[in-house]
Amino acid sequence: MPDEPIQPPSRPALHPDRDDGAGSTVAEKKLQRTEPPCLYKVVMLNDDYTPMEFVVMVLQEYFRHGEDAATQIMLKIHHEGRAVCGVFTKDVAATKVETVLAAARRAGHPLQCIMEAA
Ligand code: TYC
Repeated sequence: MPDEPIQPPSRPALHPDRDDGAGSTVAEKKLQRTEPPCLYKVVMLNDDYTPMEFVVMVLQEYFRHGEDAATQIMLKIHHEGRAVCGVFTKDVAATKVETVLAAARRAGHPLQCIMEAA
């Protein structure tokens, strides 16, 4: 009978169900860079029919502007045709537009509100 090479006694695995990594490949992780979210401006447009008070209320209620800032923004829209109400992530901007349009239609006003990439 030929001599078998003598093997050192193997130690029993502490956790036989776990992979000890022997023979496996370690993949190096790439540095994960999280892109900042795309932002959108919510812009309100002028029209000849929506009451100024309603626009001020919308700016206070849905964009959390104080009365003075809301009045200034409303007047800017009235004189210049449009103004930015706020800048938000895409989903939030889309929800603001929907909410403002729904409130305006409920009240019977033709107010227009759009979103644009910031
Ligand atoms: N131009 C409107 C008026 O004279 C007021 C108004 C302001 C309407 C802003 C829309 O987004 C608007 N009653």
